[in-house]
Amino acid sequence: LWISFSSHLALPPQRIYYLSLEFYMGRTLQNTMVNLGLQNACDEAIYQLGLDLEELEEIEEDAGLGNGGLGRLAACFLDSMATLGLAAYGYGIRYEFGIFNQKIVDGWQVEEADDWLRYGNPWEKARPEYMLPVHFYGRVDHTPEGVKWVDTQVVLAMPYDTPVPGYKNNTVNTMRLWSAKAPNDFNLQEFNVGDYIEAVLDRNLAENISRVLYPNDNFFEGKELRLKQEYFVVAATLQDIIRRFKSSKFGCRDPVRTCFETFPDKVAIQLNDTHPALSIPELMRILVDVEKVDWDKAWEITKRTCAYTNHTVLPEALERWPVSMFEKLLPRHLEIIYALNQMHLDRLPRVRSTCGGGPAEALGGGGWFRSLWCSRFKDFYELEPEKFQNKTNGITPRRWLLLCNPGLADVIAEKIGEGFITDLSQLKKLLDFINNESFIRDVAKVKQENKLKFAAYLEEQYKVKINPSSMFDVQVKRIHEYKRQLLNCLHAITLYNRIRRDPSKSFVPRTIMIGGKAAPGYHMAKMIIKLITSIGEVINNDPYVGDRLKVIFLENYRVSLAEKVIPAADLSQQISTAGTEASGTGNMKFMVNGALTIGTMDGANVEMAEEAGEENLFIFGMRVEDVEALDRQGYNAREYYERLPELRQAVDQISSGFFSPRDPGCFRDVVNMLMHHDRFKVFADYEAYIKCQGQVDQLFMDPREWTKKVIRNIACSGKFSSDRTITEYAQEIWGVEPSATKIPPPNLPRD
Ligand SMILES: *Cc1c(COP(=O)(O)O)cnc(C)c1O
Ligand SMILES: *[C@@H]1O[C@H](CO)[C@@H](O)[C@H](O)[C@H]1NC(C)=O
Ligand SMILES: *[C@@H]1O[C@H](CO)[C@@H](O)[C@H](O)[C@H]1NC(C)=O
Ligand SMILES: *[C@@H]1O[C@H](CO)[C@@H](O)[C@H](O)[C@H]1NC(C)=O
Ligand SMILES: *[C@@H]1O[C@H](CO)[C@@H](O)[C@H](O)[C@H]1NC(C)=O
Ligand SMILES: CC(=O)N[C@H]1CO[C@H](CO)[C@@H](O)[C@@H]1O
Ligand SMILES: CC(=O)N[C@H]1CO[C@H](CO)[C@@H](O)[C@@H]1O
Repeated sequence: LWISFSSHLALPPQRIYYLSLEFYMGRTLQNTMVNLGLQNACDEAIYQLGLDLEELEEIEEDAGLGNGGLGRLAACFLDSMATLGLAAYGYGIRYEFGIFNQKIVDGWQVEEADDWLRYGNPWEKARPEYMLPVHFYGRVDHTPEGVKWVDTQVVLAMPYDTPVPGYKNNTVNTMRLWSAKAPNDFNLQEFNVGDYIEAVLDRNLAENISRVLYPNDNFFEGKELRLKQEYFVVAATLQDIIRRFKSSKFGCRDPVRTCFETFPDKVAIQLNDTHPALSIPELMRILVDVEKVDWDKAWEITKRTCAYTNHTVLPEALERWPVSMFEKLLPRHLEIIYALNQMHLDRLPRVRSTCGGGPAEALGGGGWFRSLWCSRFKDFYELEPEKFQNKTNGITPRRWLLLCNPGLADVIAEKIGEGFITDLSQLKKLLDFINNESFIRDVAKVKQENKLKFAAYLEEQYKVKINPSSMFDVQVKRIHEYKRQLLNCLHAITLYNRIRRDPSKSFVPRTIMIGGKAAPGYHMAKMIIKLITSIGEVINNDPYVGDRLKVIFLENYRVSLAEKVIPAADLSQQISTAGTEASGTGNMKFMVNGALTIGTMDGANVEMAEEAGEENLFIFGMRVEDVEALDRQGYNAREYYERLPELRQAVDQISSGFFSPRDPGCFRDVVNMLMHHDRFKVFADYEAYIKCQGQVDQLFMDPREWTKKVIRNIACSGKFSSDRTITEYAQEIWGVEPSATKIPPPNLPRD
């Protein structure tokens, strides 16, 4: 959700609000030193004390308040907004438990609670003076004086502020996270007669709203607690914004009734995905019920204020709340949604005819309604095409180059200066050095150092030894069928079988590393992890193989592990079925850090290929049109299984228990899925993938040519800075200019 105070009345600082249920921040210490330009000084000082800064950094817990791409994007955006000097706020929930810690036990994923606040959090400051009430449940009273939402249960939202420093520019923005607190009288009235103890214990009921992050990536789970979380952050944040609006010079101290007409001139709300979509009925409720603006005017204001971003194409990510649950928790909001829906249907006769009659039906039969009615974007687009836009995502070059790969940043700066840190498009200048032997050597040397360092880390942490001159072939991201870790597994097995078939044949050594968390309730994803670890178990212990091939599962993939493994990667695997990955940002991190990409024409891979030239990536497999054609024709996995002997051998090994001798039927579900109901068509891309991997091997044997391609990729990665994304949003959506002129007084964090 984006909310920006912008407009023609552009005198006061224009404010941007980013509201998200996830902020995947990772660690803060090193980022703070980098952005304040203090790292060398701190390094030196700590060294003088006889300590090692890196060791200290390792002690900090990751702030894991996110699942994957979406939450990490929010964190990159905060960094870019501060660096561009925009007055921006991040608003979210201060989960007491972030994304679980993943342990691998006996090859299976086991989840451990992420008690990240156990030793306190030195980066946050509680702001009890800005605490706000949030209402739930109750009932709606239609009175002559207007609608009243009464008999509600109140939960308090306590803000905690964390500073977000820009890169060397004297700007510090704020991330404000809400924590749920029970009011002092919570449940006491009812229990006054005696059950005082019970009532105090029940405070948990209110306070568990901010207890834990839902660990699903791209998957909707219709739990009441999740709906409470979504409303909690929306309600607290809108109150905060309106409070600030009213007290600003352009707000309305007097005649409350009229002043909201200027609201959309100063406020633009962008709903990012459906999670904060409750902002629309909530804003309507505040305007109509609380501020007494009339309905039509309130709708005009709300419409001019709100916009929506759709970013996922997977139907299982679409939010669908049971009407009964919604009605119980937010009765007034349900009324408002029904009324809005009716207005919408009246305007769009076509939707009425495709979705059926009355509002309840149109909102989805069977007592469910969807965040997006009937998902008919086309209708909206035909009505108002100017309302539709698209923006390419990005990553912050501070964390994902300067901080995680200082060696590479140094050799780049030696050639082109330091301008690229805040203007990543300057990396283009590296194209002049693509044939410069000393630069090629330097880039290759940095990669080798990073690989040695990561190998040492793995050995120390996990007691695994890997061959540092092998190709580091990495796929790290959430485990998901659509991301197709299974295709990677089939390649690993194929390589293994080739070694076994002819052990004396020359072989380009590889270390295949796969990492990522599976949602605890996602059976297939957990089986995929077990399969990866089982394959590793067999391959890594086979004396025929030696150090030519290893399959390693990287436990507990998270931001701080990404910072270690990505700079050490030679090959980046981005192999989702074309048409399923909305963007991906992991792919961008690898590109900037000098890994070559093997990938499908999906998500931002398409733009990466556009920037660097398709011949400088390893692109393989079906395009979106091919997938659609195959859908029309009917995908038949067996056809590939029968036609491709190496594929058949690999599948047979999985199903016969070759990798799970103690439990031969272990992977029955996996094989059954692949053969009979694979929505993501793994086998259809197998042949092209294996062939393409052969080309990867070929190039890897020529280190000079490999490194030249690496340099070309780095040089062409400038577009993928989140500074560029934010600049486009600022100019094209919020109508604010990133500028260095409205820097606040130093040392005064903005409220
Ligand atoms: C960047 C990042 C992601 C997103 O990776 P994708 O490959 O785009 O899915 C997920 N988790 C972490 C920890 C990340 O840093
Ligand atoms: C909240 O906490 C209470 C008390 O610990 C527990 O009984 C209840 O189930 C929790 N509610 C939810 C929705 O998880
Ligand atoms: C986003 O758009 C796609 C296609 O345009 C649609 O299939 C999907 O359901 C939408 N998702 C959400 C959350 O709106
Ligand atoms: C995205 O927007 C650009 C212009 O802003 C346009 O050229 C392009 O076709 C759009 N892409 C899609 C998929 O809509
Ligand atoms: C490589 O670039 C450096 C400038 O950074 C230059 O001094 C050197 O001569 C170049 N080497 C070659 C072989 O072009
Ligand atoms: C406006 C905005 O923030 N859009 C982002 C919402 O989140 C998705 C998922 O990460 C991004 O792709 C959008 O760019
Ligand atoms: C005071 C200061 O250092 N301002 C800088 C903040 O960042 C912008 C954009 O990078 C620079 O232009 C300013 O000079």
